[in-house]
Amino acid sequence: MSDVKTYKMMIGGEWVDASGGDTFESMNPFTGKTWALIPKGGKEDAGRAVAAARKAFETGEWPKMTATQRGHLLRKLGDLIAEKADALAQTEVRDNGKLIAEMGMQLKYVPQWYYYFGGLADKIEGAVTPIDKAEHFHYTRHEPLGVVCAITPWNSPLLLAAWKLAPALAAGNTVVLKPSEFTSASSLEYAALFEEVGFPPGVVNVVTGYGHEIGAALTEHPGVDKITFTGGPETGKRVYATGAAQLKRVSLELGGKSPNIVFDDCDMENAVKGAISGIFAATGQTCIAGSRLLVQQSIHDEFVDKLVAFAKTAKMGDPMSMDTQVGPVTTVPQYEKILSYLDIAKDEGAEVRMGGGKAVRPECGDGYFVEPTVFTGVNNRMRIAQEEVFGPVLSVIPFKDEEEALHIGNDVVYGLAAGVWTQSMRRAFTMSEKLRAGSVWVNTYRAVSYMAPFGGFKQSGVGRENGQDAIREYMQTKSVWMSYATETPNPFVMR
Ligand code: TXE
Repeated sequence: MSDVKTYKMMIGGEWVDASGGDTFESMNPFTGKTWALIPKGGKEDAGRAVAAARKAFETGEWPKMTATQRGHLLRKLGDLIAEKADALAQTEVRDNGKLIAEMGMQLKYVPQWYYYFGGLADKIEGAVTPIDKAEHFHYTRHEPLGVVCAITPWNSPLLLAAWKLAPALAAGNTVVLKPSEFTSASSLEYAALFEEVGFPPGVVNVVTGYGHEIGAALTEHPGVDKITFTGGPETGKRVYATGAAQLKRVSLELGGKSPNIVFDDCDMENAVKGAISGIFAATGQTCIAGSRLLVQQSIHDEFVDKLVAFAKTAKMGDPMSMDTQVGPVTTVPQYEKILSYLDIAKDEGAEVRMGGGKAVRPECGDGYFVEPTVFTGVNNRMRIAQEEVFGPVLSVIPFKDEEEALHIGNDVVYGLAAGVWTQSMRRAFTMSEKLRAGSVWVNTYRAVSYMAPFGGFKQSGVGRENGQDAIREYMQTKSVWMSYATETPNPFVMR
C-alpha cells in the first residue's frame, strides 16, 4: 500500500486526524483498488468542527471583515482554484471515476461561483422603510445565519461544494463541509486552498467520515444553524427531519426522474444527442439525468433506432483518457443498485433494446462498468419509470400528443428537471410553463450556470442554489426600529 495517499481533515485551521485515529479506504472505481486513506471522523470531530466554526463566526477576523473584503477573498480563491483546476480534476477522477474530459471542464468552471458570489457579497442592501409610526425610523439588515453544515455527494464533489460555499461565505457565515465517504479526497485538497488565500482559521472546516456517523452528528448538533444538503431522497428526508427537530434552516437538492420529451417536429439529430447527454453522460450518475425518454408515437421507432445506433458508438474505458465517453460507476453499492434495477425492469416486462447488464469488455479492466442500457416498451407505472436508478439506464415511453406527454412527464414524485425537443415556439412555451420541474431545457439538456437558479419541485428538494437569490438561503433579515419621539406614549398598548 506504499502508493496509497493519507489525508488529514481541516478543523479550526489545523490539519488533524480523526480523534480516534481511525481511517477508511477510498477506492478508484476504474482500478477497483484503494488509493487513499481518509480520516474516519465521528461525533467528537463533528463537535470540534462546529465549535471551530462557531468561534470563527463570533470572534477573530471574519466577523470584523467588511462584505467587500469577504468578496475579495472569494475572488482570490476563484483565481487559485483556476490555477489548480487540472490537479483537482485528476483527484476527482481517481476518486469518483467520472471522465477527465468532464471533470477538467467542471473544475475550470468552478471559479465562476466564487467570482459571482464574491461580487455579490457587498451588494446585499437593506432598506429604509417609510414606516407608518410617527417619530420612528425603521430599516432592515440582512445578516448571516451562523454556522452552515454543507453535506455533498460523490458525483461532483467540488462543483456542488462551490454551489454551497460561495453563497454561504459571501453572506458571512462559517462552514463545516462534509463530503461523501466515497469521494472525500478532493474536498480535503480544496481545504488547503482556503487556507492559502487567507481565510481566517475556522471559517471553512472540512471533516470526513461516514454519513450515518459524522454526517448525522453534524445535522443533530445544536451549534449548526443551517444545513445545506445534496444527496439521495431517503437521506434527504432524514436530514430534513433532524433539522426540523431544532427548527434549523434546511435546503435540500435531491434526486429526480426527469422526462426528456421528444416531439415529432424536433430536429432529430440534435434530439438524439440530447437524449444521449441526458442519460449516458456522467454514466447517468447525475440528479438531472433525463432517465425517462418520452417519444411521440409517430417517430418512436425511427428515433429509437437512431439513438441506439449512436449510443453503440460510445467509447467505454479509462476515465483518465480524454476520448472515453462512458466511465465506471462510482461506488460498489451504486453498481449493485443499477444492476438490481436492470433485473427489476426485465421482470416488469420492459424490453432490452441495448445493454442490460454488466460491461465485460477488455477496456473496462476491473472497473465497475454497466453497459449503457435502453429499455423500450416501458409504461410510466413501472418502477423503472418511477424510481431513480442513477446509472446509464434509459426508459423509453411512447406518447400520443402534448396532453399525454405532460401527463406522463409530471406523473412522478420528483420535479428536478425536464427536456423538450420541438421546433414549435408555441409548444416550447406551453411545455415550459406546464412541466412541474425546477429546470426546463428546450432543445438543449444538462446546462447549468452560477447565474441560473437550480432546485427541485415536489420531492426533488427544498430551496434554490445558484443565481442571486441563492445568497438569501444563507441570510436572515433583521428589522431595526429607532424612536426619536420625546415622549413615550401609553406603555400598556401596542405601538
Ligand atoms: O447518497 P446519500 P448515496 C441518489 C442516487 C443514489 C442514492 C444513494 O439515487 O443511488 O442517492 O446514494 C451523507 N446524516 N443520489 O447513498 O446517502 C453522505 O455521507 C447526514 C442523488 O451515496 O444521500 C454523503 O455525504 N448525512 C444525488 C451525502 O449524505 C448523511 C447524488 C449523500 O449521501 C447521512 C448522490 C445522515 N444520516 C446520490 N447519511 C444528487 N442529488 O445528485 C448519509 N449522509
